[in-house]
Amino acid sequence: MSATGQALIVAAATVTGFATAYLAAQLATRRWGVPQHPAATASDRMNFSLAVAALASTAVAAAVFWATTATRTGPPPTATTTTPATTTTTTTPTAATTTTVSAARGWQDSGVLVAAGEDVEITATGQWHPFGNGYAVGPDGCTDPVVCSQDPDQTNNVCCTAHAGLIGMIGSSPPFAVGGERTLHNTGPAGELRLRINDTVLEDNTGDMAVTVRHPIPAPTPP
Ligand SMILES: [Ca+2]
Repeated sequence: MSATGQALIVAAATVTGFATAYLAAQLATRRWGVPQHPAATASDRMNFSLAVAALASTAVAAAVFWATTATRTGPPPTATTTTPATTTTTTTPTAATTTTVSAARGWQDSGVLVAAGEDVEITATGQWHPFGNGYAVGPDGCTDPVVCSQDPDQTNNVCCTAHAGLIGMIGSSPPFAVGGERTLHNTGPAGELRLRINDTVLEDNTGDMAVTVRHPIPAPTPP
């Protein structure tokens, strides 16, 4: 109970107690002649009644104040102990998958299923031969225009990067350039990562590329 509420209750009890006691005292003086002194006058009886009423209202006010204070204060609250929630951090380790991609074949499964929204890192090392004279190129493909001009199928590309470069695709999403190193975010649906040489004339190709795929890529640690 608020202090204002308590004060109102005490005041109401005081007024009620005073009025009740005054009326009771007046009734007593008229019925039984209290005070009983022979010389008592009507004024004496009123003063007697006021005194009785004052004493009664004081007693009532004190009792109500005590009762409401006890209610307001009450027993001390029981201390509660909050146990902090246990936080379990699950760290998914980055898995590394190695595979070999042949220059003489089309799309080849890497064995890696890339989830939607997942980042994947692809690195490739090695050399392969995109045409018959034995000229070797790395995963970035044929970048020497003089040498590449000797390749009869140098314009027969699948997509997006130098001839004979390493390319990839996830599921049925559009293919993309990989080269020697590529980290990408899969904006499409989940699917298997497949790899191949960027060359549509495969029968004159030899060699293969060693490819390592890592995923998922751990989020950077905040500073
Ligand atoms: Ca070729």
